[in-house]
Amino acid sequence: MADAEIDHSPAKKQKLQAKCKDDVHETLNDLSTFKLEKILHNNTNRKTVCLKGTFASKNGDALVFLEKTAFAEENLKEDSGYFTNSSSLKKVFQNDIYGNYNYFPQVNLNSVKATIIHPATEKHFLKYSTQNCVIVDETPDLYENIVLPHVTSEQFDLNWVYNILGHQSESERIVFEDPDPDTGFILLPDLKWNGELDTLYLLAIVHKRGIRSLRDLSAKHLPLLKNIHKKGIESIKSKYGLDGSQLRIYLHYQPSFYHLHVHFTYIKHEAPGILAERAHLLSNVISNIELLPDYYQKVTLPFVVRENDTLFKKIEEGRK
Ligand code: G7M
Repeated sequence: MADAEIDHSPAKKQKLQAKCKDDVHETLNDLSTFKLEKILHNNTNRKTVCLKGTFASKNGDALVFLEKTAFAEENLKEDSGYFTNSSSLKKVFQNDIYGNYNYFPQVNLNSVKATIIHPATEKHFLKYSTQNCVIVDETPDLYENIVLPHVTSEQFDLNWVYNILGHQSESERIVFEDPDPDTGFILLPDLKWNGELDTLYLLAIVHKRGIRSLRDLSAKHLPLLKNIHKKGIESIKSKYGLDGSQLRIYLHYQPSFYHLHVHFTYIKHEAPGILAERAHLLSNVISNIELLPDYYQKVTLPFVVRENDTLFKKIEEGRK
């Protein structure tokens, strides 16, 4: 990325420092100061809960997302973790050869992944709440007249993306970087990944600004897309030993953040957002553009939207 695009100004620094004063992430060691206001969702399949609340003596609402993590195969091996006497087993009942227990593995195997957004906005709460969804077939007209003006005015802040691209946040987590301003990108673990190989989830974020989503992609982006595909696969192979054939590489439509990024997940892992109504495989995207350079400007793209989302309300209004 061109260095000129990164804001190193004293004003920006001051703004960041002022923000840090009320920043729970600077000081949080446990969740004892969290006061629950509302359970936004409780997904018993995925074993996740999403909570709205506040932190004592901090301004602003907080969103706390907790997720019980998957078993890591290396911890199931003999002598490691699960099968030692630092765990405990409590019998619930026994019937003939069938025993039912509650098992309490040692504490370091019991972690719950926590994602905390503070201060969180109504848009965050809406995004994480359980709601009815509908599929909308987005024609190029609908995109131009309703969706694009909506995402331009109401999109989530992209600060976290620019912090990554400017090496101000998560720089120690970068797995690979190609600094080319046109075809370059940063590959790093997704926020949702806890680092266990079985649930591998990385994100490639492009250096070039102004590419909002799949809808903007055309023939001129082929070198960028091919570069991400090739170098993303190579770096995952060299760091994690996983072959390209084991990776699901895709873009979301609609994305949550309108700065182009590509998801890399392990094929074994059923990550959220891999369903047909949201995920577009990168190799498919490349092939469609090779067939028709302005494919994504011409095609009808279905996407999922929540019934309560203002975007859906605008679409309904536009249909009247
Ligand atoms: O749906 P969409 O394609 O826009 O996906 C955005 C991805 O960015 C999701 O998979 C998020 O988990 C991920 N993500 C969001 N935030 C705020 C962060 C962040 O701060 N750091 C990292 N590494 N990933 C993030």
